[in-house]
Amino acid sequence: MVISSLADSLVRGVESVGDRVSETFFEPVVRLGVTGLARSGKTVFITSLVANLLDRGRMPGLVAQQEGRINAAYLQPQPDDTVPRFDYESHLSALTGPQPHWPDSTRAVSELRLSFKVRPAGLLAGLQGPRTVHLDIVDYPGEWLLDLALLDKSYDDWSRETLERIAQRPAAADFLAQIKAVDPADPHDEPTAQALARGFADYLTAARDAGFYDCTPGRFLLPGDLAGSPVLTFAPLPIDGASRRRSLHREMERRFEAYKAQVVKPFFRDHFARIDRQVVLVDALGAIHKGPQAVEDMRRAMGDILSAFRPGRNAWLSQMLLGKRVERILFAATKADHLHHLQHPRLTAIMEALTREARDRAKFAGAETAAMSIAALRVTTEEIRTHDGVELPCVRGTLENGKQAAFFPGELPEDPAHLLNPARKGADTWLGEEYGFMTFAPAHMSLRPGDGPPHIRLDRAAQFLIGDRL
Ligand SMILES: Nc1nc2c(ncn2[C@@H]2O[C@H](COP(=O)(O)OP(=O)(O)OP(=O)(O)O)[C@@H](O)[C@H]2O)c(=O)[nH]1
Ligand SMILES: [Mg+2]
Repeated sequence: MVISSLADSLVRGVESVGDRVSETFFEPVVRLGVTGLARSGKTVFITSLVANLLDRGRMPGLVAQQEGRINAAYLQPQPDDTVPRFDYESHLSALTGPQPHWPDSTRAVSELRLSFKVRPAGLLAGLQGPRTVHLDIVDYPGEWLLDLALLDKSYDDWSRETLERIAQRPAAADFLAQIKAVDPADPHDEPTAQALARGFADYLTAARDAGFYDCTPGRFLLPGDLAGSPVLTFAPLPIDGASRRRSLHREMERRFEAYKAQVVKPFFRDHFARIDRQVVLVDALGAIHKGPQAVEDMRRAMGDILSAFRPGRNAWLSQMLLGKRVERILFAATKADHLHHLQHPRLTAIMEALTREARDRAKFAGAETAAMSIAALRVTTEEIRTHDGVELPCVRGTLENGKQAAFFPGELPEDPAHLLNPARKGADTWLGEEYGFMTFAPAHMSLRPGDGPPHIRLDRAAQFLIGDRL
């Protein structure tokens, strides 16, 4: 009696130590970064991904699910106490509640931890019990990655390049007029600095709305709690010569450096450097609809975004990463439910071509990459309509005003070069084909128990991103 209870308590003692040890040492954590430019679909993607990982009825493409090895999935408190939690419940109830609507725009980094109990596959299956795998999902704006390029630049270089780039843009006319009236050598005064920063931020906002993606510094568009602080109160100036003490030029230079040291670097150190897997969401259909310039601009922004994943690109970053790198990167064209599935391969081909340069570089660096067309939340159904004797593959959905509409967005070319070449050559409009875009609202849905929200290829995306770790 005595012996057995002693043995029992010993075993229990060992077990509880074991639990604590395994919690810290043996439970693998995968950090999945979700990024993309503004309105690319990050919030909807994470919400639907989590909902579909909790209720996996629509996830046959996730191999561990297909093999019946996922015993449970559940949300847990996240490990980082100072990062806002991704507001999964509110976003899900926006999408699937009684009055379905798209979630609000989000402006900062946020995080959510989802944990799985999985049974091992293959030879180990009979020998080991279920293990716990944590998935930490980190949502952050793609614009913040574009800021990496600022680290290599001095204020003077940045000013010169920026002013050159925006010289011909109508959206920049007001700001360009504003800087004509100031002399950077004049003594610094705060109201002038603030007016210039406001003018520049207004330009960036207008440029983004006009479809330009090269809208850095990223935090000007997404200031969050930095709004109004000196690190965000600078603007490019027409510089001539070195800065003098107490001049506007010198103060702008100082703030630009502060932005790099106190905004850009902490983001890369605290968030970016810890990511294992990355999905980059791209609203390619939206850009195609806006026209060739938006497509070309997006291609460049993709290249810039991806150069952040290329080790060696930036000395400071490489030193901080110490050889650690993102293992897999998925480029996903979102909102593919705007397109009949007959056209999905063409969208994927465009996506592949759009990111080819950038992908080759990332591949060179050892990361595995893939391109896909997905819809995190499918809000349309497909139908073929006959128009002037031609059969058009359409999608049907609910508009914001509650009415139903069928929609044919135009036929994407089989060869992506037919879109990308005119874009690269600076064409103003597409020749021949028009590409429409319609915003559908989420439809009312009644989900069967065990099913997550409807999607297109979200299971394949999940398999690529985390399947090997389950
Ligand atoms: N039809 C369809 N529309 C989508 C889908 N995902 C996103 N959208 C549309 O794209 C908009 C932006 O989606 P969000 O998920 O909020 O995008 P985001 O990247 O988080 O945007 P910000 O937080 O503003 O940067 C939504 O309001 C929808 O109109 C999708 O899977 N299907
Ligand atoms: Mg968002």
